[in-house]
Amino acid sequence: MSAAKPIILKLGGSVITDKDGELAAKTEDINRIAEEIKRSNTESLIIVHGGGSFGHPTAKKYGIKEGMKTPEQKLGYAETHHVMTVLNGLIMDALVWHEIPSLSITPSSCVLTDNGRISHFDETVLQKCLEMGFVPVLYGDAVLDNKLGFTVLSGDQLVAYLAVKLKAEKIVIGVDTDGLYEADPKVDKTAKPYLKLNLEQLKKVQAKIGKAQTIDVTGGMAGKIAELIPAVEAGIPMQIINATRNLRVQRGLTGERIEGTIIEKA
Ligand code: IP8
Repeated sequence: MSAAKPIILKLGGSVITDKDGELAAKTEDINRIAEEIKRSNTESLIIVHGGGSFGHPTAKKYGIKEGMKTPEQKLGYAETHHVMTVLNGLIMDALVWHEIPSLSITPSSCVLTDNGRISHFDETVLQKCLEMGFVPVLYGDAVLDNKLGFTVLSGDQLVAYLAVKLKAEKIVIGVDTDGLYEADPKVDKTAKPYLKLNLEQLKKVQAKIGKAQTIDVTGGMAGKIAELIPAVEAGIPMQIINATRNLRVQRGLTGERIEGTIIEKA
């Protein structure tokens, strides 16, 4: 039984899928990351993954984030959730075959939101999983909403919510860049990553960053920072790392020094 505080690992959609494709999983990267997670030997771990080219294009096509306006959208809601279960299945495949005792916890079956914000999440089963040494795996999902009918819950909102609720030891955010940059490194090749930010600096960076150019219904990097700020405010340290590079996830989990942006409250 594990009494250790959990580490929460977020695997961004751009790490595990090709965001320019459609339903395009990066299976080699998923397998490499599963191997690194196994090697990190993390005592207590929760994994949350994003939607990438599975959840986002489908959610956008049916306007799921904005809520239910016509009953015909219900099929789009079902499809958005379904493609997320397909992506989740691929992640679970890799984790289980790498002998990680991981269990999928489906957000659409245990979370309700109120205007897009989590209003109900019974963590009893998740806590029990952690106590027994399982690795719970959650993901951004289409969820039912008290005001909107349904909406899209980002993996980042889940990460911050769980980190605060479970008093996480730290959060490791895997993205496809070497951390949080002063400008979009895919557009401005001279842009540099921030090495370390405190809460105040992070809020300034948030104000500067525009929306990502991808069809990310949950707001790209600016949306990500907005969601993660409550966890930083609660004093939970985090590191944004490049999970597309070898060994970064492993070293991020074990706490070795690696490139990336460290974010701490003070
Ligand atoms: O990629 C969004 O999760 P995210 C999930 O963590 C869907 O923002 C269904 C688009």
